[in-house]
Amino acid sequence: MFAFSCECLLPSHSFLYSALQSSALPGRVESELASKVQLCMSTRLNKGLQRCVLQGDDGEKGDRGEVGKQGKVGPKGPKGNKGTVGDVGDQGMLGKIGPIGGKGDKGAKGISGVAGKKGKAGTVCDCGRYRRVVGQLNINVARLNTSIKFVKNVIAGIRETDEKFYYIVKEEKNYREALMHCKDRGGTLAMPKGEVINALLADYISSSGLFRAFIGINDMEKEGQFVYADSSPLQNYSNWKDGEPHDSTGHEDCVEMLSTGEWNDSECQVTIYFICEFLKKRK
Ligand SMILES: [Ca+2]
Ligand SMILES: [Ca+2]
Repeated sequence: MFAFSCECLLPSHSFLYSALQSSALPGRVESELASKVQLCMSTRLNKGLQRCVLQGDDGEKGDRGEVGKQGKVGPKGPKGNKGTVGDVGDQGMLGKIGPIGGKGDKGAKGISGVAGKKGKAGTVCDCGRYRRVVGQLNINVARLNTSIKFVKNVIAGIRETDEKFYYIVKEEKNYREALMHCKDRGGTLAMPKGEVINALLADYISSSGLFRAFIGINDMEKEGQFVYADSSPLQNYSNWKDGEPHDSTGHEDCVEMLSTGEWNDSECQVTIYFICEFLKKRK
């Protein structure tokens, strides 16, 4: 198949002719073409015909071409639309401790609580032991008070020589009690073994406003044989009152000194004041 076309200056005279035969144009087609070419050529003094083209058959479809080179990077695209809100993130880490705040206002008084249950009965105290201890302490304190009183009196009214202290105890006691009282304090009943000491004791008794006091002489062991409280016998000195000792009642085995300094045997059970003596410590 072939196509034959002529183009004229006047569009209305252009024509296209197609035929099945390519070898030779049939007579009718040839005449039609001739008339059209002639018509085109007659127009505008044979200057109307521009060109006539005989187009051949379409060729076969060619092979697929090779893959072309990668094109250039295209221009930056437009800004996309805003996305949707994301999910809530995990809880963050604990922050640093802040500064200590100011002191708050005092709160209102709370409501009173419910009363507690009744407590269990207490156990009985085994206090006997403690009572005994306290009792003993009381006794000791009493003894100390007595000693303090004694010392105070001694300091107030003591008599002394180079070797001894003498002290009139103004408590009425019998001879044995008086002797024990002096011994408990480290001494004994006063033992005048000479005129000087005897005079000192006599003055002590009289100046104290007393009439008599026990001294450390007795014949309790053997009637008529007087000894001192330290069991030593009377030696070269004695100061009996006239007529004494005469053991008038048969029980006068203890000796008292009168304010004159004279001695008299007296009953041991009478309770009168007495004189203690204490040996000074040797240096
Ligand atoms: Ca006697
Ligand atoms: Ca007598």
